[in-house]
Amino acid sequence: DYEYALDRDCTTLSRHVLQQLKSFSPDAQDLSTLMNRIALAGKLIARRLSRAGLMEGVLGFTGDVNVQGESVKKMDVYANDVFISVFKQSGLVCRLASEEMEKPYYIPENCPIGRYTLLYDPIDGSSNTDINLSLGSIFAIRQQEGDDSDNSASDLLQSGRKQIAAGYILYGPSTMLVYSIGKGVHSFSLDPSLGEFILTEENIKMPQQGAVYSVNEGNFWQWEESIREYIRYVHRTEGYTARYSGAMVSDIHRVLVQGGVFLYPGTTKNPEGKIRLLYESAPLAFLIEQAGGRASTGTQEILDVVPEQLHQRAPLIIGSKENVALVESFIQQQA
Ligand code: AHM
Ligand code: MG
Repeated sequence: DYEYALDRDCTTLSRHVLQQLKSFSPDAQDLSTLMNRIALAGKLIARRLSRAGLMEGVLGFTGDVNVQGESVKKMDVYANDVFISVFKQSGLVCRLASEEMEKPYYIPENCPIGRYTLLYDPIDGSSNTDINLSLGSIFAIRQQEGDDSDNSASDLLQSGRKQIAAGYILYGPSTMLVYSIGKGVHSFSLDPSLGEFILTEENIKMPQQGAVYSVNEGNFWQWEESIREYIRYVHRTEGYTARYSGAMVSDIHRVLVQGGVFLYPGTTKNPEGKIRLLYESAPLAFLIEQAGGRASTGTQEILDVVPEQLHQRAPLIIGSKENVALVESFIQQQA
């Protein structure tokens, strides 16, 4: 009957955040506004992606190289600017830090009142951009601590436990937003006809074990022996299946729903791997822990790692509890 459908359609993202906090306190209002702004960024990015093949100037590289030494795509720049623009108007966020910017970006007009920092990866899985495959955006919100008058952003160099909220947007066949404010994990689907993210699943709990292992096996030759041993084990054991999309948000979304593990291990050349802590692994770790899973470097919980730099990387093993523990057992055996 339509009453049920109507009730469901009315559970928009901002409503949901307020319900979760069971209050209309200033903090709850702030978080609801922040999530609403993130949703707007997601809608703008999704809209552009959905027309990418039909418009000039959307796909391809800009010709620049970012702070990570990676070639920048036009969509990376667009998506980065979308977040800045959206938060310029929020009043709440004084500072943004992203994969695409060497230093945090300040919005001085917000700083007298804006108590939050947004950390984000505007486009996760950039290599999927030009081939019309799934992409993501990753975000985390932290309280801004200290006045940061020396612009060092040193208050960001704290563990992932300092995150107030985190989540991702998945640009797949439909656009989804998955978030947590420390009270479970909830997913929303964008209804393009309403222009709203509507609740699809509340309090997602992931399986404790799953068949999927998601890793770029092309890096086999560069891995530490312990990771190779784990992969050899997987190859000779029944019940595993490989999935790797090139966009960690979609791979981790699969793991969230079906169980399993996603890995981006360190290599002999880059012991810290590829994935950046503050705006990639820590937000995803926050979410996966809230769903009953785990995220580890192999020797430490991702959420306990205290970064020394804004763009610091860390090895990442994330997913179902049992799968993560198995990978760790290989790493710790070698150590
Ligand atoms: P990006 O944010 O620059 O796109 O990098 C992160 C992405 C992950 O989404 C993905 O899992 C990984 O990098 C793919 O890297 P590789 O091609 O080395 O496997
Ligand atoms: Mg990224």
